[in-house]
Amino acid sequence: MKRRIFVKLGILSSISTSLYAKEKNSVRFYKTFSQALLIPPLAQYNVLKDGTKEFNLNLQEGEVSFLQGAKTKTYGINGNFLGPTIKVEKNDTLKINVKNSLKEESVIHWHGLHLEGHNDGGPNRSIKKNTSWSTTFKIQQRAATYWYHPHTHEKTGAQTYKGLAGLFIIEDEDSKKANLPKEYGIDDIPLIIQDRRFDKNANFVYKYSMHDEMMGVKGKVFLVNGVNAPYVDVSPKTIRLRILNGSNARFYSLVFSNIQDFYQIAGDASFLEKPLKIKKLLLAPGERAEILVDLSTLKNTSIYLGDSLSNKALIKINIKNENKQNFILPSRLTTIHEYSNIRKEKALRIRNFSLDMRMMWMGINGKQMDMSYINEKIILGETEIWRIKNNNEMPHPFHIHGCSFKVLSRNNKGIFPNETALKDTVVVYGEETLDLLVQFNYKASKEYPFMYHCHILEHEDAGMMGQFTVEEA
Ligand SMILES: [Cu+2]
Repeated sequence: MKRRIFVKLGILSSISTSLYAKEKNSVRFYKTFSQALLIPPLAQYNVLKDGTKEFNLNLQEGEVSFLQGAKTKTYGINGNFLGPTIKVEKNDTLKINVKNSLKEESVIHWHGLHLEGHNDGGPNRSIKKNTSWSTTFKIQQRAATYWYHPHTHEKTGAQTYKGLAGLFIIEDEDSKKANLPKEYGIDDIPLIIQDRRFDKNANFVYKYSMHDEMMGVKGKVFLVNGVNAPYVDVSPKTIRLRILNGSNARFYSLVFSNIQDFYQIAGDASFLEKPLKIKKLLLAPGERAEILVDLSTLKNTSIYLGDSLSNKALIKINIKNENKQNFILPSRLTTIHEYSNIRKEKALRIRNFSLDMRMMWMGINGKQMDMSYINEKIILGETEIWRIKNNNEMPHPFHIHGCSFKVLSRNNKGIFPNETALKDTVVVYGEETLDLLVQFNYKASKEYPFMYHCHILEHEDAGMMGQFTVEEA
């Protein structure tokens, strides 16, 4: 069994390469696993007089040779595709200047961040072409791997597909004192997993059918940090992978080709209290996880990280021929005190959301996203139960802005063991009802409200989204 899956992952990824090579065209895939993984650079910043860290992000057009023999037209942030990793610490104050050098409006949303609505980028905060937007806010949340991406009205899917996205890493006391691999790009490696479709001339092929609209746009070519089938060289030791599912619509079930165990240490918005041993990691669009993988006994060999849903290898990990390094797995990573003092018997307001999907129509609570309509009004500081009901078969990853929530129950029963971390995006499976415990501690006005939506970007763009304000009572 073990061997069979291993072989499958290896063979399938090579087949896709040779199929393309047969086309009567000079465009072809690079030899599988022949290109090195790119590590998004850490974003540079200026320190202002008051200590504020000032970042400059430029949304720009670019070109990338994802395939051999042609260039793909892309979008990127301070580069051709994707953006730099913003790495900051809790209590830092940031000023981020976002310049839009594209030929269309755009905006950047800080996914998972705790900040007031006017500091976040949503569809109401459009940055017109050739203009800039500056936002200043303080980091007031836990260490985890967050990200940023466009949230442009009805164009989030298309703009993310072209390449607008980047990681946003926050460190705090827990993460700094924990015995974890911390060398960015060396043993603390970010992996942004995405899928794309290309035409014969290597152009991205975005939404073009009713199927794309309903099911979301999925491609058969996988990119990791913008590289198709890359390799990465690491030492024989325990490494940390910070994984973002940055795809528009595709879910991944990540496994290693040798079916080895690994440990999940963090979810979307916090560490797990203790490392959790797993063999498979399911990640829906928008979700993140940090994992530890022990490669100490594998020197001078290679393994693959693959997706068991598509049976494809995504990245080859070459373990160097060096002396192995031992690692002591931390027994405890943090204590999640948030929501722990909520007494179950206390009557909490229950807010109901139904995810609705019909032929060529989708919305929430029977209504499509309408920028001029505030769907929900929340009182600042109140804890509520958000009850999310999925009325159809297709799973939807539900995301809420401006907060981190706790998953309480699935169909009134338990939750998955890796959902005990704080989260901001959660999969609601078909015919399932989820209860989330959520507290809103950041204001959002009707001019700049927060959003809740499906993170299948084609669903979001088609209207499976709503707006809410957070105001004092
Ligand atoms: Cu959806």
